[in-house]
Amino acid sequence: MTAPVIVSLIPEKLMRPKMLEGLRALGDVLFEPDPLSGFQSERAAEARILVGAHNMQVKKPLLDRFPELEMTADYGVGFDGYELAEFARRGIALSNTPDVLSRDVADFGFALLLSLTRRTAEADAFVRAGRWPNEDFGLGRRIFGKRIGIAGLGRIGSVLAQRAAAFEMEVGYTARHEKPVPYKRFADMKSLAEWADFLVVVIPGSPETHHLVNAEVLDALGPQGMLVNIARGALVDTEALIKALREGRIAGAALDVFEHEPHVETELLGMKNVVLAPHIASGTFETRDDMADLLLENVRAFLEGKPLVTRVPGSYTE
Ligand code: 8YV
Repeated sequence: MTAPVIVSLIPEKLMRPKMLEGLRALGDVLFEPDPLSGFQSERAAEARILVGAHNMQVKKPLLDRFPELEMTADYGVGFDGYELAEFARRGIALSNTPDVLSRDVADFGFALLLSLTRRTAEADAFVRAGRWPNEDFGLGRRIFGKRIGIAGLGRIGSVLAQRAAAFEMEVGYTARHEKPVPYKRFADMKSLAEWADFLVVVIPGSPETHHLVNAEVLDALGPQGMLVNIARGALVDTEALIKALREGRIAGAALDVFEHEPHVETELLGMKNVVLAPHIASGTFETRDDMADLLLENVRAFLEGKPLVTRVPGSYTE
């Protein structure tokens, strides 16, 4: 049997070596980071398998470029960039990499929260600028004893809640269904924000969750409240957020994800009460390698005619 053509939308220089080796053992790997603008290899159109990630729009126009496609493996948990109805219609299987990244993403949520409350990025800049001998840095805020509102008590949200308990915080959450947990459930984002000192957003991106954090939610969070977003930029109405930060209607925000990433609104760059990161919550060597392993397991299962290990719900299944 001829080796299957595997097209990676992820550029070669960004791929973990173990993932590249693993894929090469399974097929002929071609790198086509921008297939809508034309193929670099003529064989790309023969692809049976596509490898993608969170920042790629794998929708009808892109799928049209790959008429032989049977499977797509996403290097991440969120699949908001994939048009599931098209996958189902064309009979293309889709896998993702849940669970293996939950702990690191939750930890990064706390890294951002602590960076915001204890002002670590500002403190670092203060010392490096030689200001310490002549100036007082000022104070931060504690997190223990405070209320953390976790919007979305799914896989990552549940780990966040465990971490929060270790920090001696009170936990509240929103979720579609009541969970068997000792935390307080809120009916919607606004009532969670009203209750919380810190609102951490960790729900999947989708048309339904677009701008769920709007001006009303930010006002409910209030002038002492802080927002952390480790999910998707589009969950937050960025214009409303910038206005609320500028007017002191919330105290601060820590963001790993942005509506138009990798572009970040210029006004955010100049604000002191924000902490910014370039979408790196799952970005540790260990987790990215675990994600690579899971992605490879899925591709292997597909080639062996077995059920995918972590199939995206709603995508095609035999
Ligand atoms: C990316 C993410 O997967 O898992 C997700 O949904 O957004 C990230 O963990 C990661 O940046 C690799 O593409």
